[in-house]
Amino acid sequence: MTTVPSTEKLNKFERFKAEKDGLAVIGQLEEFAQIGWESIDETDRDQRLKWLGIFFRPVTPGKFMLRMRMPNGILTSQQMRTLAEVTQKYGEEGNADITTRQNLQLRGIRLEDIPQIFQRFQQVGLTSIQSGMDNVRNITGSPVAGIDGAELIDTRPLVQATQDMITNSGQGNPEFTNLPRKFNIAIAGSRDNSVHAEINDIAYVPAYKDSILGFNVLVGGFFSGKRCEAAIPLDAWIEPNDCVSLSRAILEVYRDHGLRANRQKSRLMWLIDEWGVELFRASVEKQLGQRLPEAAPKDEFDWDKRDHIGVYQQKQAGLNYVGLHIPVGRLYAPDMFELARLAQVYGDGEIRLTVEQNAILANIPDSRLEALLAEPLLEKFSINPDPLSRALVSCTGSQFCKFALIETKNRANAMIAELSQELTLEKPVRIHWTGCPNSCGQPQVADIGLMGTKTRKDGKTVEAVDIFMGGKVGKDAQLGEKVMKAIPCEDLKTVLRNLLMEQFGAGPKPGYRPAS
Ligand code: SRM
Ligand code: SF4
Repeated sequence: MTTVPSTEKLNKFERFKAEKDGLAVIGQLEEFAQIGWESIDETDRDQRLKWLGIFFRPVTPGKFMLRMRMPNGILTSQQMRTLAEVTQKYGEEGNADITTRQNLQLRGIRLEDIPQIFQRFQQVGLTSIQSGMDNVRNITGSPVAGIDGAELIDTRPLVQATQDMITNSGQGNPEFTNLPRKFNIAIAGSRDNSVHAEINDIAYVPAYKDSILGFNVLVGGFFSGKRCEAAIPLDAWIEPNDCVSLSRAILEVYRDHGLRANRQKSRLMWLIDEWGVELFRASVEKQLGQRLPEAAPKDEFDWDKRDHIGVYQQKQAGLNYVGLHIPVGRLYAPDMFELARLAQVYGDGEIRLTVEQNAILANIPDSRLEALLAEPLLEKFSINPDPLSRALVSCTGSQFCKFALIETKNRANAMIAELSQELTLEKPVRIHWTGCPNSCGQPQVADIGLMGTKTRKDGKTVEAVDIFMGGKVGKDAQLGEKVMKAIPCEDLKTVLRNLLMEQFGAGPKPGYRPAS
């Protein structure tokens, strides 16, 4: 079980975790619903509720955010309908965002409704447990697992089994609710690294050893305001069935030995730095009770990354998957009902989410494709968006997040719409917005990454961005670097236009005339 340092050394987060486990608030939900958000103990309200996926939002007090778990980014139409019904209740204040971890977050949620919402989640197999704070976040897997003709390993059962181990099948698992910090796991099953494996604390990457297909293991990838690192090889190879036990062993080593004194230096990589990767590996082997075979000489990432937008034949004859572009991942209740309906009417009800904040409808028979493509929702969520919007990603930003230094989602959409009118482009350019250095919008994996900051212009403080470039995804992924600092957002469109023309082959759109 968890061993934590003596109380004198504890920072305030370690102290409140040691006093009362985050999961303990499960038993208080009815009471919280009755007394209302203003009367709840502040640490329970602002911190511990996050262990259940319930986030107090200082920007919208009283209207909470609910972060789900979507193993491998997959949900059913019934689950989507349930989430739509929850969101619909809150009218204009309700919406949902597809996140950069293939997940959904609902907004506008009132605490008094939580007990009933959780009952409904249970009925349809949904959970939000352990999705925030010092827990393992949504586990990502190939978004086309099980339906991709070129897939190497079906990641779905592995992701589900790992989530079940960590959360006690959604009931909550105190074994893993007091980690030193958040923790990310990704399981890649295809050749295109569709989950950004390299930015996770543990990443499983397909690799053959002696003709057996398994995974090479990477550890320690993370982004934070203080430091960003790509994951490094553990020099270990495992068969797929060992994924769960290895994840458990790594988590136990991290839980029991991870650095807890300074929250800015608590992610897994800091422990690996302190110990060296050899000692870390040996400790994991000890915890596992067996030696780990050394890594296979090469991994199987050898494609450019796919975005899955458009229509694609599945490995099952006569079936297709259809990837829809959801601008910056933002959904409203009517969109969610429609997605659920389309998945049910045209497919087998399955909806999948991607780390680019888009959605895929799976298992559509050839005979129903034409009718699906004629549905009005596909005008809003296109299968063929213009190259600039196509690869746009954005974090939450100041609309709902108190850390944000700038507004992101709405500004990203507006700026790209204007640039799309002015420019032609052959290939998509991946532009990622993130509202602050926490990097939830992953600007370091983008062709052009925009990170919110503040600067002075004409004697006033204004919203601005630092610009990152050179992020490469898919085979030989690498993190982008900061190339420009503090560009005021009001000047950004011109800077982006020039970058797109000079470095990405954009040209002026014939006939475009700027408004005078
Ligand atoms: Fe994040 C904190 C949103 C993916 C790094 N992140 C937050 C909080 C919870 C802060 C807060 O309480 O307001 C944000 C909630 C805002 C809101 O109301 O939506 C937030 N993070 C998000 C999401 C929703 C961005 C999005 O629009 O998609 C993503 C939710 C993923 C999920 O479903 O669980 C999200 N966050 C990420 C990622 C990307 C990833 O996982 O691939 C990162 C960088 C990778 C990493 O963690 O190593 C990321 N978020 C952070 C950090 C910096 C962590 C650190 O070690 O310092 C924070 C701040 C913190 O934890 O102290 C943070
Ligand atoms: Fe909030 Fe910053 Fe994360 Fe954006 S990057 S969601 S602004 S914490």
